[in-house]
Amino acid sequence: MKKTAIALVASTALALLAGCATTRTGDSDPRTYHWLRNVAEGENAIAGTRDWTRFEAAIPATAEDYSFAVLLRSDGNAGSAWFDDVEVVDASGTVLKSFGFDKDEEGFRPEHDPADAMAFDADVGHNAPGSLRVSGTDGYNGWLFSHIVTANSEGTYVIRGWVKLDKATGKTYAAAAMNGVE
Ligand SMILES: [Ca+2]
Repeated sequence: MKKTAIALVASTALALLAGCATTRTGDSDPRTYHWLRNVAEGENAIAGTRDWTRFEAAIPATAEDYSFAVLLRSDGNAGSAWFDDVEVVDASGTVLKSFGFDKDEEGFRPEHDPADAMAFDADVGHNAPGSLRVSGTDGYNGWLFSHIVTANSEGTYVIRGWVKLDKATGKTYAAAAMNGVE
């Protein structure tokens, strides 16, 4: 067990150096994810000051993809962005995940440091209070949710939701990090 743990720590450190994350698929599943590519990165990006605005990102999954991480990005933003009422929809139109952020982050976490650029905001929301805020990023960063399993089936998934901006610079958008499995 110890040897396995050390190997996992080493592979995670290498993955982080390469700018991606390697994580276990689950307690009963010994396989690990590895990052393949990002899709929809920077597409349909918005900026400025806007009341709640609909966003949607098409995520084409291929046969080599086992899963993807949802990315709610606000890159190089000296102002603020809030994400709320986010849904992940599969190729048949079925809603796989729905996030209202009523009480907490619902499994989303900061993509990477500085983590304090991301915060759960209990006071601001779209249909109801509670949303995910991003403020003061100087590169690419935002919120990440892993994993949506596609199980190597081809099809276009959709990440959609609502975003509010206050003096937002840079690019605010949704994207996905596609993963293979070992
Ligand atoms: Ca909410």
